[in-house]
Amino acid sequence: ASEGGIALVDLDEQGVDRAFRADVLEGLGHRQKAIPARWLYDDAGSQLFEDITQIPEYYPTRAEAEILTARGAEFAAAIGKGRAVVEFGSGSSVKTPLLLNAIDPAAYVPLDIAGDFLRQAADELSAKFPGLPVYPIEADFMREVDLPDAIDRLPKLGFFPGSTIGNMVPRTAVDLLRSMRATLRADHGVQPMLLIGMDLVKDPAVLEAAYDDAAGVTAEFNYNLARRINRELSGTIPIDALRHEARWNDRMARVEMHLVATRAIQFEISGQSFAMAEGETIHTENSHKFTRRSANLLLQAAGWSPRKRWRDSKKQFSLILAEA
Ligand code: AVJ
Repeated sequence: ASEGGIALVDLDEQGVDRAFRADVLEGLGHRQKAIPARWLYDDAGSQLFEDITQIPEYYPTRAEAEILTARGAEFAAAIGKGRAVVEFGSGSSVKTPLLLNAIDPAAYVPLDIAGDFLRQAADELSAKFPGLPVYPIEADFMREVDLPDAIDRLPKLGFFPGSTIGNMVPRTAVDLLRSMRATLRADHGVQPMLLIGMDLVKDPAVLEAAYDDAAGVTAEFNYNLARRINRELSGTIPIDALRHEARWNDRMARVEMHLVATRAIQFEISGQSFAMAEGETIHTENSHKFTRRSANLLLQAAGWSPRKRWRDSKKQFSLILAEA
């Protein structure tokens, strides 16, 4: 639930997150069982995602960091100094300093729905950049956010790295990009800019390996969702009867994560019964991949004009600079 732009967790009498239970029960009632990907990211899931960024097959984090490191001078020239950088989701302690080093901003505003994570990220940033004003804001950035008065007069740069936009279906992605434009709206005639990471369409074998690594870290990340359901929603899902699968869906241009039942199973969640036939799946995440054209079209659909694009040396990942 959300009130006044501040995210609150709505717990029932038993201390269960109502939104989590509602999403799981609803999602498992569909013909194609599906659970929204946001529930992958509890503390254990967030730690597992951090581990994923280190595995050899998962290239996006390294590719994006390479671009930010290698192209600093070009970013400075294209963006200019003295903007207020507004980061949507403040998770990335590695990438943000690379950008701030390059463009020497006048202020830094991390936005995140998770307060603990936000304050920690803000403190780390302040320690690395003494003298840079940092204004953390706890908010759901899927909606327009009120930025602090102190940065009213500064031109804005939105920063949305990691290809997180790829986790949304196009209509949700467009809604988000429009909200970002509203949040960053022009002050004193200087149009806001957006620097956004978008992963690129490539050989499906490379994509599937990135989401199904040999060490099994991504599989653990996926199983963690089922474990979380069992723990928090009195679930009896037999985890040993689930297999992790990463599939390239060519028609939708996305990698999908599924939990596949390896035999017919029955289980309960919060007192409700569910069954899965052998081979039936629960769809747990989408990671859309883009071409130059599809990326530009998505941005334009939300009122952003793409101005410049950078790729890493292997041309696997892109950072796009757009102007409102
Ligand atoms: C960084 C959240 C966009 O989709 O690549 C990684 C999440 N899921 N491996 C992505 C993820 C499985 C990641 N995001």
